[in-house]
Amino acid sequence: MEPAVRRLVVVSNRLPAALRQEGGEWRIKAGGGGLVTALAPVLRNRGGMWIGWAGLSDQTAEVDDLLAKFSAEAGYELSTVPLTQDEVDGYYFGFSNEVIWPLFHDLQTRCRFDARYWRMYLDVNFKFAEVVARQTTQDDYVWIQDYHLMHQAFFLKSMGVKRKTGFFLHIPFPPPDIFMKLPWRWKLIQALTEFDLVGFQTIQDRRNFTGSLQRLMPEAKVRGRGSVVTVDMGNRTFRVGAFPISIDYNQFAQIAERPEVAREAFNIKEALRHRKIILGVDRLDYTKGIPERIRSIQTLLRRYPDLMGRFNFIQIAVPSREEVDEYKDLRVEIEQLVGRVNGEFSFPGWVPVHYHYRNFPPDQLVAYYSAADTALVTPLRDGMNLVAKEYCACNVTEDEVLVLSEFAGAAAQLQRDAYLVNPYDMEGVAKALHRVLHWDKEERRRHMTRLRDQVRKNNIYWWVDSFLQAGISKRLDDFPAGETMTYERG
Ligand code: GDG
Repeated sequence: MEPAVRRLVVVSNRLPAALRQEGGEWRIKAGGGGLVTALAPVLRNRGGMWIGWAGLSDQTAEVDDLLAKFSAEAGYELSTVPLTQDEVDGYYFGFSNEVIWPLFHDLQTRCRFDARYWRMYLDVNFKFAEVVARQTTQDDYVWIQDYHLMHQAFFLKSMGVKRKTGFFLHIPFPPPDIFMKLPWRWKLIQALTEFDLVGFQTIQDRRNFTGSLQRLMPEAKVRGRGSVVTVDMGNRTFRVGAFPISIDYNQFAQIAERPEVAREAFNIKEALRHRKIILGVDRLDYTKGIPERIRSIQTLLRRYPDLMGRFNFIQIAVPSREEVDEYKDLRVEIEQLVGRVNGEFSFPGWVPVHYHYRNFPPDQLVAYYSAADTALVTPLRDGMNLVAKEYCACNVTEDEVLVLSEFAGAAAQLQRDAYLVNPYDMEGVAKALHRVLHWDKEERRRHMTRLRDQVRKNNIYWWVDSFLQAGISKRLDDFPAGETMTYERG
């Protein structure tokens, strides 16, 4: 029998709260992005704890008070890991975002393998592990999130601190030939073996991981079949599984059904004179394939001039990592491409590409999902891609089409009813769009109904349950509901 687990403790780079200064005063709001979208509903009112960095290099008493208030309202405790600017530069911008992010998305030529980044990554992981050790007990289940914190179990063990640990990687794990390019490959993979459970988005990611592991640590033996397997390291074992993350399906579907959101969706259609709408929604990131997508729209209009004036492509690009040069360059590239395509094809009363570079409030985003006839989700590589699933959930009329990159983790689950494309093949994407724009209502409904069933069934609660089942033989309901804890400053 598993010993009782008292609390769920989530550890991630950022706390699930975003702080910003307005007219000299600090303000706080729930953070955006895939991870927070996924976990906030899970911890809410379950008396758990979230450990992470608050996003500032110097934290004042005013900020502490805001975090305390946020924590009381959110229904779970927050514990911050303070980081200096140097630490943020080396560990976050450096190792996490200039080494692991491109490498794990198969873009090794974008990596900057700087040994100083690696050392800072280890130092900051140690700092996180010290906070985890201090804030948790042996009765807690410590669930570490993502590629910023791959050394948590390693450091906890090296301090002699015993914890039940699970790790989930939100981004892909690359094939062995690519992983081998990492100068610190052995230490990194060895650190991952120290967790009790390591979770990936897809079975392919899990295979990539065990493939690299067996090359680097030949003593590792993989046992079992199915989505969770056991790895025997000689003196100990750990488990490795595929747990495709998802969304709070009902929440999205309910927002989409609200009259004011339906009205907003209607207004969007009306403003575009009820032309077909093709929609892209992404953080502005080079893995999301935005320039390739705009070129596919260009190819579509060149190859099928009959479509001129018949549709609009709307791209919502959410600002991300704006301090980094590569992201600044990407923004310029996208803006030039939008200008070029619109310059080539617009005529009075019609501009093909509508480009928004900003964050939309959730209701408005849902209105765009509902208004769009087709979502064009074409990352070059993506761990999962929640936008694809949110689009299906918001599609209450079941009359729309999902065009999806075969390189998004979501394709493993949605391949039967999404129209799969290779984002590098712009002719192919153009052909796919041309085809689905001509699908009849019956065909659209048949596919969308099944897509929605799949996302409804395998939702975020199913994801958490399957991870906790594999990690500690528990379900969400096993954690006490309704208990809130007080926040202690310091
Ligand atoms: C990482 C992995 C994996 C987008 N625009 C707006 C907005 N969003 C929200 C979406 C969605 C989230 O951001 C994006 O999630 P994704 O999954 O698409 O992508 P990443 O941010 O790269 O997330 C990814 C994920 O982690 C979870 O494991 O799926 O593969 O890369 O939820 O709704 N939200 C609001 N306004 C916007 O304009 N409010």
